[in-house]
Amino acid sequence: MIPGVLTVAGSDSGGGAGIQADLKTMLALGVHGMSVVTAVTAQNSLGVQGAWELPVAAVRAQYRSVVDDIGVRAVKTGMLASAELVEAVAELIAGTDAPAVIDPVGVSKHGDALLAASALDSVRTKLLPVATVATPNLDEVAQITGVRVESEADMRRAAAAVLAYGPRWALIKGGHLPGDAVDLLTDGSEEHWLRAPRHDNRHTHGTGCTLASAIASQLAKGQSVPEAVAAAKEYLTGAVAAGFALGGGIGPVDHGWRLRAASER
Ligand code: PXL
Repeated sequence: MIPGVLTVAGSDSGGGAGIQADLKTMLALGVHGMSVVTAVTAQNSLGVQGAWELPVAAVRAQYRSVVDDIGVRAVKTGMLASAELVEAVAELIAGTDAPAVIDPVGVSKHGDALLAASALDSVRTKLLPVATVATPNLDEVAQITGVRVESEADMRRAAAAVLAYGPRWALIKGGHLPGDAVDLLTDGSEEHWLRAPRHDNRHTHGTGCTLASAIASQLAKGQSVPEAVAAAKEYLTGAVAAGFALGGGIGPVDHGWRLRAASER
């Protein structure tokens, strides 16, 4: 049976991030992708030109439709926009018997806000506690915990501060530090450092969504959290290496890199 994975996230009309990145990642990793749309963005390679949230009732209804009939083997969350949506989604996940990968999305690559400042407390106290894995980048770590990471050594402190809110695992993504792309995965007792060479490629729109969806896909296939994160990082590293120009700004990672014949690449 093909395992089902659900993304609860915003739509990126440009197809590089959000729901679109999530579903492409799930296809590439061999699971059945399903979606609960929380918000619609008008977006391209240059930035976000507009964003509209869906009503809480519409988000709840989509979630129930999927989970009550089809069932899910893992859930991933991305852009949740408002405190009301964060709290509703946290409650839905708490009642679902499947691992949850929480990408606490704050701003887009271009710096556009994808989460209201007033929703931060709900992220800390409602959403992070239901996470199997939380995957903040360094800006999100600073926003959520106040810890500013300036070196790899600071990442331990960041992970402890995130774990204090209750997720089972924290994956601190150090990609914004200079040098190799280094991430720290820990549950407070085990520590896994994941290191990938930095690719000289500015077409990296959608990396966070892609990584979180890849982790959820691997969990749905039965891997442990450390196995799922390692496999997801390998998939993302290939997708970043194959990232391509699209429009006049930051292009997307290539979700299909592994599906292409070697001769096409
Ligand atoms: O990468 C965070 C993200 C999440 N969700 C949507 C986005 C983005 C970044 O652009 O557009 C809809």
